[in-house]
Amino acid sequence: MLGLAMVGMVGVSQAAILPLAFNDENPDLFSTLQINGGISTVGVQFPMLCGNTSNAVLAGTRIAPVLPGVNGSSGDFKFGGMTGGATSSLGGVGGWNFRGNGLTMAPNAGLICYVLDSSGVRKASYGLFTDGLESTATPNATVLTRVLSLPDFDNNYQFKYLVDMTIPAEFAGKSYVIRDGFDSSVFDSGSSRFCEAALGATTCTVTPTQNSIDVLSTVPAGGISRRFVVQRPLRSGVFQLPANPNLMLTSAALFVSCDPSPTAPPGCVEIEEANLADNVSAGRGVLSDLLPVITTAPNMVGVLNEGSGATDVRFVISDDTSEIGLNPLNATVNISFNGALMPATNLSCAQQEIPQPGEQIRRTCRFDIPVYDPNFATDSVAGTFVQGVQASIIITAVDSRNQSSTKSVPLHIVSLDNDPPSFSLSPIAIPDEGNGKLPTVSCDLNQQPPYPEQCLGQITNFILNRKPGPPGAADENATQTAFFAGVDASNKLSCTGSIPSIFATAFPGGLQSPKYITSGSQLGLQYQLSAAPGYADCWIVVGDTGLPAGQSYNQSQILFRIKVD
Ligand SMILES: [Ca+2]
Ligand SMILES: [Ca+2]
Ligand SMILES: [Ca+2]
Ligand SMILES: [Ca+2]
Repeated sequence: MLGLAMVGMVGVSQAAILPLAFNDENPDLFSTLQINGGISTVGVQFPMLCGNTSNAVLAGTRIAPVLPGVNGSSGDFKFGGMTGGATSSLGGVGGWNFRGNGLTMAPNAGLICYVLDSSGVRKASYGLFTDGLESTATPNATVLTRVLSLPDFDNNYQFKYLVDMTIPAEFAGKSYVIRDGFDSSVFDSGSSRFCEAALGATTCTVTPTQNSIDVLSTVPAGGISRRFVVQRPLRSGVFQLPANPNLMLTSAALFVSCDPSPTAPPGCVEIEEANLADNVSAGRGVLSDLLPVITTAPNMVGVLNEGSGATDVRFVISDDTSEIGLNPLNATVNISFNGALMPATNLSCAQQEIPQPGEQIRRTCRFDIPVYDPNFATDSVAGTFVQGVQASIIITAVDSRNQSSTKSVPLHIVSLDNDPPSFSLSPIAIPDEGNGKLPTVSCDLNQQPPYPEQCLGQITNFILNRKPGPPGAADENATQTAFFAGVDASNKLSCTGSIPSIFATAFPGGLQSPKYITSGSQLGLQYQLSAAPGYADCWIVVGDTGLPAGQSYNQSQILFRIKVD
């Protein structure tokens, strides 16, 4: 039995591992609790980060959670302000209540604690009184730690990081506290420094304060974003960070609520913040590495003309990762011509620019857009893709640590002309080397059954790939329609040939013609041979329709021969 059910007990201590509950945070575990001189010193097993949004010193016990450091006996985790190398205790504990097999810490108004897990992360779930059915779109305050440099000989063994906090306008008038902390078994307790810096800056322009961040203020109308730069030297005798890069070495926490002090302006209404997981942020032994940023101007490349490429197209890549000793920030560019990828030509990102705030490196890249196909276009009207056709410039930037981002920029290529339809003939039409390579299908009258389809007069798949434009004219093939031109009312081809006709029923002029037949998507020919030797030369003519305004009809034709001998 612990006998801790009362506030303000003096000299109490215990030594077992028991749950420690605070509001609806995940319970911590504590192994020691000493209450002495109004300070409750709790030896916790998981990080417990507390802040108090009161502008007045509140009555009640002060709390000092003590978390062992990475290097066991060499130090503990300090959080918040420091006094003479030790964590300042924090006011606001209303009492300790012993319940069953654990302790509950009752706060006075203003005291908020976040309990993290063993990897320094607060639970992702919402508060006890919200559930998944409620909107998560409540205003969200955030804090983010980004490691700028790891300690080494060259930087005097300084661990340098940024703490960025943002509180949206919905919290205007509320009190907020931002605090950070560190593992004193790794870092020196007495010589840590921080400054407030401009958003985007990574260096101090004011004399740094020698302490941890512990700032209490009020959210102004419009909300607030602040950046702090923190520098922590390794403690004496430590020359490198712990080998495990996932250990929490520093932490920062942001607390937002009404100021409960008697002097605070009245009328403050608490807002339930659904996501408190991002109100804490751990710093670890790895450098922060954001994805590279690709910046393209809206007019990076104008509308190209059919059959044209472009030269000296430019964009900017930038990144938070230093290139020093690593591969430079770079980019690759591919052009998707309606899905067919071609690399950009003459790509170079050699031109360095002055980095903007928050960036370590900034480069201008330039490249040329090749001509994919002289007939390729995506637009009938400049600036609007025809349905089902697109082109894009796909930029992938890769930073010095192989982090990559991709951006796709639409590329418009406008039609300049109406190109002729395209089609080909079945391979049964063999170029006749002795007759100007005229495609020729032959029927040998001495052939024994089974007869080939050209002898039977039923070639079901003779005209292949009939399209209203050349294969590369994506715009035309998506918007126009191809049809057989030059046919008579019974869909017959135009032919000339030997007399008597090779076809069964002769025209008065001496020749009957094959006619087009369609079977599904197959375009074929149908005719009946007369068994007379000879030939017929026939035109297949394909025209296009559905043209953009201002363009004119086009057609293609292929002459072929049917030979009977
Ligand atoms: Ca939040
Ligand atoms: Ca980066
Ligand atoms: Ca065209
Ligand atoms: Ca066409």
